[in-house]
Amino acid sequence: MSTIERAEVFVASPGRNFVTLRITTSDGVTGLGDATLNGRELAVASYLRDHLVPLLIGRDPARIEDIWQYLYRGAYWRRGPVTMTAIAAVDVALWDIKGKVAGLPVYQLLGGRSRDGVLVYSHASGTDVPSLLDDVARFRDLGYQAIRAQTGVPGLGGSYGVRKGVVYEPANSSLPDEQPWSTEAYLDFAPTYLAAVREKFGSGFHLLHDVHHRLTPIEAARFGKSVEDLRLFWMEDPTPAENQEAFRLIRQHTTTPIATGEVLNSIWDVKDLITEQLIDYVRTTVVHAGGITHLRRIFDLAALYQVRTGSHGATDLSPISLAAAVHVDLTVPNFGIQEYMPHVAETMEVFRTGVSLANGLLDLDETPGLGVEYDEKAAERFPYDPKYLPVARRLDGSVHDW
Ligand code: GCO
Ligand code: MG
Repeated sequence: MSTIERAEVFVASPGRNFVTLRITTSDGVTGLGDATLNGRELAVASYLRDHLVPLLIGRDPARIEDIWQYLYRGAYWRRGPVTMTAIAAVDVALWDIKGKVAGLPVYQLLGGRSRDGVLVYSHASGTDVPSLLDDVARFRDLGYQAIRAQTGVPGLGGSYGVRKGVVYEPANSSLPDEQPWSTEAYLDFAPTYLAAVREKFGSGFHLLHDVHHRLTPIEAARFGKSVEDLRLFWMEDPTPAENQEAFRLIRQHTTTPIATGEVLNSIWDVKDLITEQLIDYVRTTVVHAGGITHLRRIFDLAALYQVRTGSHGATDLSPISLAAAVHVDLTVPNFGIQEYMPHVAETMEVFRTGVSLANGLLDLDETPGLGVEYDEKAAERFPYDPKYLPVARRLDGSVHDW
């Protein structure tokens, strides 16, 4: 029987920080898992190195489900981003190994294709409305069928979701950057720039917007109502996801579809949102929600309630996570959309993948496993570079949700 012989954790910063797990079997087969938790990277690296790697050595890598249950139930302490990201890295690496051993891409092991390609949305942004409109035009020209639009709010300086140059990297300073926030200014302004996008480009593409957890339930209801005729694909994270009662109130007031879940980590965190049909899209991801094994369980539950998938896919999720996401997205019946932002060139010097984009759809080649390679030597050129995500403060100086 093949056994797990080695499990190594790499922390590197090719363009941004990534934590990568590589498992090697006694037959010399390797599997990769992403373990990146933006701004809290070393917590997961330690969880893996100090607590999970010793439990893996000598185990049968084919027993993915059993290893998942052992790591989850065996921790005694349940859920949470650090635990679920560490378990995800192990799980994804084991699916990679299983695919390589079988000589099949992982999506074949998950039941094969349900679709020809994976619809993605990309991020258009600008510091003001004219630059946002230019960016939307650029993505339309590139063939994207779905575009998220965000811009700076006048008088507020830096805002969530506005790219600096070509790089999207909110975790950009050695101590958290502090950004001003005014709900009143945002609520007055955001509907007007979303309307400007529809006015200029029409309705022949999907338009998305991320509120990034900043509103109260009644403010979110007002926002959703005010953009109803713009036919958004979704409004994302209108309120902080930990108060799930909030979504019931929003629902009673607006037909704008709701997406949430990028900060949630388990089926228990999304159970009520799904079974009570309080959301339309669930944004849990492979990397932060326990890997392929657990994410599929969430998506199957969602399918029963006509909730579709819309996995988080910002560039703080490594190319391993993107590839794993596409394997899942190709197969699940209730796929909705996948977030996608291209990684920078330095990142792609370290990770090589068979993921390709054409006409706003992602696809994979037939490489067995996940189809990702990690260049350890190249990674050595990019040492870990501690960075924090920003925090938001209201105009009176008090802390708000970033
Ligand atoms: C998104 C997310 C990101 C997060 C980031 C945090 O919708 O893509 O909200 O922008 O803020 O991934 O690390
Ligand atoms: Mg988001």
